[in-house]
Amino acid sequence: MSELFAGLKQAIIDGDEDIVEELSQKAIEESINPVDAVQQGLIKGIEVVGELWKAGEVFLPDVMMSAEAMKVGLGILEPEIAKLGMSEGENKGKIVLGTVEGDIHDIGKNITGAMFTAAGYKVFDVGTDIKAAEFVAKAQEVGADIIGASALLTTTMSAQKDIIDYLKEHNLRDQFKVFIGGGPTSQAYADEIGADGWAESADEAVALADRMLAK
Ligand code: B12
Repeated sequence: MSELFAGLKQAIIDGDEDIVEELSQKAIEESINPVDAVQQGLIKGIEVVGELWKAGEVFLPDVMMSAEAMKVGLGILEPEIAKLGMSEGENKGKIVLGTVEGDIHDIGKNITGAMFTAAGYKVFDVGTDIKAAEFVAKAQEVGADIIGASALLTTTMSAQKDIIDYLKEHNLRDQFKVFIGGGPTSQAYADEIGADGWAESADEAVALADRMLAK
């Protein structure tokens, strides 16, 4: 099994969509837990790519190829993750999930969405580059419990605060829990901007929502 994870990781680093597709299918055929395939295979690979990019050892087109390969793998494994928790009629809560204004990174958001779906939440994915007003409008429309905002850039983190400010300005702050996440964010930043929750990974985000909504 670890060989398959190592293969997925390397195929992401190489940006090799064909191998990612083949190994993702193989994971399903061999009944390997799709969450493990994502966390121990795909994510490990894109993390290495991020480090190589930062060190100047790979360039933007390489990162884009790896991101495309990531999409291929997630396209196969995410529906399997969603199926994991599909107990009939379960609805633990509703979450509106998106990437903030100015930011198009969506891999982490999509994984977070898949994990929430698997855990029995109804996920409304509003996409990327989403303004505060759009997050809030969707949350009102569907009667969401949680607004989840992802930001991967230090320059777009402030847009997570914009959502909280927007809610306050419109006297809506107590209607929704606001969760934030993404590479440059932290618990300290979440506390600073008054977010209700922060999580380093998608499974921690689900555990946090479970604890908070159970109260
Ligand atoms: C892939 C990638 C891209 C792809 C994105 C493809 C896509 N469809 O998403 C492409 C090539 C397009 C890209 C573009 C850019 N990128 Co980029 N990118 C990355 C890279 C390598 C990986 C990101 C990723 O997918 N990680 C894997 C996922 C699974 O992790 P994650 O997103 O953190 O999500 C997990 C948790 O954070 C959490 N989570 C995520 N969201 C949420 C939300 C909630 C509510 C919760 C609770 C939890 C949660 O759960 C997830 C799963 O466990 C990172 C490097 C890195 N170290 O992150 C750089 C990085 C984020 N990019 C960076 C930069 C600079 C850019 C560009 C500005 C480059 C440029 N000059 O054009 C553009 C920005 C475009 C824009 N306006 O958004 C920098 C940001 C530096 C900074 N601190 O600001 C990084 C850190 C690279 C680096 N080391 O310099 N990028």
